Amino acid sequence: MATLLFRNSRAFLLLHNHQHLQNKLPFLLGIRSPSPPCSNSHFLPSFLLSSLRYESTKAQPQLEDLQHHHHQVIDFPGGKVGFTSEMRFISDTSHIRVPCYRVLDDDGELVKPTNQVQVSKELAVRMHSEMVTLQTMDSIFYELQRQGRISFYLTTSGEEAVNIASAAALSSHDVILPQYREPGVLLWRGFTLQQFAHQCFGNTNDFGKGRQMPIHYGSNKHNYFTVSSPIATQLPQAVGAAYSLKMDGKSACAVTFCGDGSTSEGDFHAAMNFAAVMEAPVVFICRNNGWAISTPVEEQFRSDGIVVKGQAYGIWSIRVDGNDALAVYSAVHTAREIAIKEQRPVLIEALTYRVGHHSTSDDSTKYRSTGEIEYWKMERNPVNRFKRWVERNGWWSEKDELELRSSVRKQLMHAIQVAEKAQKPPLEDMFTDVYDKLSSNLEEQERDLRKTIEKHPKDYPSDVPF
Ligand SMILES: Cc1ncc(C[n+]2csc(CCOP(=O)(O)OP(=O)(O)O)c2C)c(N)n1
Repeated sequence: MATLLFRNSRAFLLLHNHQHLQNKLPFLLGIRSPSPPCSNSHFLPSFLLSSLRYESTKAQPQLEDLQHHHHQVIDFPGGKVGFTSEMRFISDTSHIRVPCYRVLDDDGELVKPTNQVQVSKELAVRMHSEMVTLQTMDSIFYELQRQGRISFYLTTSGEEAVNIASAAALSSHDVILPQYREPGVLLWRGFTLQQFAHQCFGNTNDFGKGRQMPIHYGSNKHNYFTVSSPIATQLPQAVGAAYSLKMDGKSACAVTFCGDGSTSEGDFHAAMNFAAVMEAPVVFICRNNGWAISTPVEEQFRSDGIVVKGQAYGIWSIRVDGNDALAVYSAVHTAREIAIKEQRPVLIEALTYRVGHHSTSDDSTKYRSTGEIEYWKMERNPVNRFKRWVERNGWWSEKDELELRSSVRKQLMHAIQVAEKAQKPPLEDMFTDVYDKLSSNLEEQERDLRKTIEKHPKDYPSDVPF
């Protein structure tokens, strides 16, 4: 299985050995000669607890370098800690960045040797087909917004592999708590193109009854929590959901997605710590796509990306090539097994790129070069890369591709026609569904709204029943 990062950034443990190696943890941490516990716990110098970003010429690149020379330990709550007579600071980050696990190279050739989870012909063809469907849906819905037929849209362009390969590696019993750039997971689970269209048009068939902006999908049937815009809120919620699966003894985990920008939210850190301490079966999948709207990752954090943050919280972590569908599949499949069998969280950092604008409210050429976008769109395209591998296996042809694209296009056009014609939910639906009986302040708001509409009828959309 894939190599996971465990506590110490140079201590890479092979998964099949992890139990065995876990027993060796004291050794890996450099604790060699147990001595009587030291009761004088306040001896710990405060610098050991202080900021890791402090610049010092005495800083060591790696924690393990600090652990060579001690022969005594303090039996401190949480585990034994070795003494050292050398005053050295732990440096902010290693010079060597955590490597990125991949299975396919840029040309879609298998990298040998790999320790991947095998993918059958049937699964591979389905994965490719769903990535193409997602791409097609994105380009058509994006145009719909440009034509003014829907109010907003946000594409997953460039991140199709993270969407589809992660979904393929999970069971339908696993509970998904998405950010917003993961509709592919819902697509994989059987949410129809018609249902996507209904939500974007906010009509009576939309499960949210038109009360959310487009792309805020959700489906109870598909174990997919409704997208909620405030970023990172889904992360602590996922830990709670995972903990509830644990208490119920379910053979399932919670899987939650976030972007690199979300990791700067307090919720990310609360979720990581909560998950580690409660040993919750949750898989965090962070799509590090280089940008959080106009904020590049260089301005987002100074750590070696996100993967090292898992280690800091005591969570098994892996960095994976998010544009390599086979690598994502293997890592998520394995992470899911760990989460459920070991009852512990896992963090996956998927390196990818947001090829589209952040949303239809953004123009990304204002803050990044078109050359950068083109490079990721063409040279590092995850769909093309996977397609080359499937074609090389003799499982897919250009003819299959053309037929699929044309059929998906037709299905989408039909779905859009139906969704556009469907009735909009009545005004009163804005106020129902939260309380059993409408509260007095909501009644007042509804009255005010109706009066305002009567005063300004031209500003009220004619297709929404009054
Ligand atoms: C709590 C909160 N703060 C700010 C925003 C505005 N906002 C919407 S998306 C976004 C960027 C998120 O970037 P990232 O997590 O990297 O995800 P990506 O869009 O790149 O997939 C921001 C700041 C928000 N929705 N919620």
